[in-house]
Amino acid sequence: MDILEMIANDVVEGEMDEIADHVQEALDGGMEPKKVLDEGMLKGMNTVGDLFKEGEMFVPEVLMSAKTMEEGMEILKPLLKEGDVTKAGVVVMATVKGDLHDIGKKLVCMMLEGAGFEIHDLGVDVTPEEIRDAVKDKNPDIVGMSAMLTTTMLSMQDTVALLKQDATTQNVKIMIGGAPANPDVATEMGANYSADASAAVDLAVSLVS
Ligand code: B1M
Repeated sequence: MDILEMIANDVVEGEMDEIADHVQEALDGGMEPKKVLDEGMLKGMNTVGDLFKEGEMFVPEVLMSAKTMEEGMEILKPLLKEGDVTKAGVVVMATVKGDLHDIGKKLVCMMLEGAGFEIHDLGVDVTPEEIRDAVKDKNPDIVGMSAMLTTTMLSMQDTVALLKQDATTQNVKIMIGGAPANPDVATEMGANYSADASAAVDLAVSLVS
């Protein structure tokens, strides 16, 4: 196995204690940081997305992979030059007002980040007004909203309505997800739906392309 395969494998296997040494070894051998990122870590993350989609990897393992990716990025980040990382798009993400569930949303954020999106995670229990203000401030390509309670789906609806009211926010693409969401509700609201973190990546990519 060459060093890039080892790094990709670290991400897939969640080897968070190994990856820093392997990334450093690649850099010490003269490899460009961007190559380490693209052909090592991101390649591994793509495999994670595929395995998750196929039901061969589960949430705790994906979280380990995402953490491993973060460990590797700690070393690469200061070395990557402006323009080295192609930004796929900007996403403002929130768990909506009244809802404190954020495990799924964090997973979606990590996978999107792994796919090259710049993420502004506003946290949990975020009001429609806070989301609208963040859209004005960050000018994202996409707003992502997560809810896990049937009752907080209403906050999503209110947020979409608020975004549609304002000329400066009405054209932002909207993604929703979480247990009570489904494609029909999303369409009714004027939003897009994805069922899990890897579907969210596919959807986000299609929305910005
Ligand atoms: Co809560 N809870 N909870 N809870 N909780 C549920 C959701 C519930 C189904 C449990 C049950 O009764 N069977 C139920 C909701 C019932 C309903 O409304 N239909 C429930 C309830 C009732 C409550 C409280 C009201 C309980 C109480 O206090 N009486 C309370 C509400 C608090 C509040 O939010 N205001 C509450 C509290 C909590 C904890 C704080 C204890 C904790 C959350 C901790 C945290 O998130 N930091 C918690 C947990 C952990 C759960 C369960 C057990 C697990 C949720 C989870 O993290 N799943 C949950 C039952 C269950 O789902 N089995 C339950 C793992 C996660 C990876 O999956 O979040 O589905 P998930 O995310 C997926 C997809 O949904 C999707 O991708 C993710 C990754 O694949 N996805 C998106 C999510 N967001 C997306 C956004 C996208 C795209 C895809 O685009 C933007």
